[in-house]
Amino acid sequence: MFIVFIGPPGAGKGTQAQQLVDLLGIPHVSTGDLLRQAISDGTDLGKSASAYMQAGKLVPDELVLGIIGERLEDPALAKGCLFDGFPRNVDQAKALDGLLTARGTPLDMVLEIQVDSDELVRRLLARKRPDDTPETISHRLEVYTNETAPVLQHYADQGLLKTVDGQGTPEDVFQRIRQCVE
Ligand code: B4P
Repeated sequence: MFIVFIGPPGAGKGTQAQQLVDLLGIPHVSTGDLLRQAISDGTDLGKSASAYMQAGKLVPDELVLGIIGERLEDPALAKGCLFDGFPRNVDQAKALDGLLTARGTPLDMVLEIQVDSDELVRRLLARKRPDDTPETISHRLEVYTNETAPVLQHYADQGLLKTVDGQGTPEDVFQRIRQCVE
């Protein structure tokens, strides 16, 4: 099963992904985690991505699509995975459609996690990651509205989109997600 998680920064994609991959027994592919790993390893990819992330901007598509293309070659992903934080714009979504269709394994479901912006800001400021400053958060929310929200329509047009209320405890949210996938 191939699933995409979409939601604004702080919606709980990473938090919920941990539980969902355990339930479904599929690998977790988080572009945010892969980029942070590249930065901590000091690779060329990490050096290129770092400034974009610190500024709350999207990392350029060619870098992100390079990571995804490489991950999809892993035999562990033959039957499915959970994409967390990818795709983040319509060009990335179209590229993913192409990659998965070429393999004969199209997406099964896209789950949107919705949380209101006051709650998002509260959660991110409490987390204290380097890209969780008030200025960066505000820019990331703008980027979500302008670049990522249109991806929802792209998947709604394909009949793949399901929306989950991301407010409440992580356990409450997970029960809602569970109902969508079961
Ligand atoms: P990501 O790593 O994807 O992170 P995120 O959107 O900020 O957070 P997420 O929704 O996963 O929140 P989390 O569960 O951690 O992206 C970071 C950056 O990487 C982007 O800004 C961009 O620069 C770059 N990037 C990544 N993918 C890219 C792509 N495809 N293209 C281009 N650039 C890309 O939850 C946040 C906090 O809330 C945590 O502290 C958590 O404990 C808490 N929380 C979660 N659920 C809660 C709940 N129900 N109640 C209370 N608190 C909760």
